[in-house]
Amino acid sequence: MLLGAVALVTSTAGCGRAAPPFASSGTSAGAGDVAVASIGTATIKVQATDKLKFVPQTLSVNVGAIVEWDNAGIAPHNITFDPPNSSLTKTTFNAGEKWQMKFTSAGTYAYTCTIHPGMVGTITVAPAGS
Ligand SMILES: [Cu+2]
Repeated sequence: MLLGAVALVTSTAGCGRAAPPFASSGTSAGAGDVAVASIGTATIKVQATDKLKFVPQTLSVNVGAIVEWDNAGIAPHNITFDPPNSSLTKTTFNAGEKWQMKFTSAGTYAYTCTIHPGMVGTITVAPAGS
């Protein structure tokens, strides 16, 4: 079983100074699974659209990548990660909002928007340098 270790931070759209980073609650899988870090330029972006899709739906990155979700539409979404990564979930993802995660552990991270059944995505994180 792969346990994800990622860093979380929220930011508001277009704002250079992010809100204070936080570790999500419920990180019961073990100390250090979720590390707080300041997050920089996104390696890749995923749009949450009003067509109720994450675009791209699947993507592959290397360890260390920063993935940014942008809510490009007007509908609210969420980014709910499957176990064992549930603690990474972004519960409310409103229009115009951005959400970043830095993936520091290889693995497969599947997520869904529980508001819109079928709105799913998967991020495959490969070891650094692969
Ligand atoms: Cu949605």
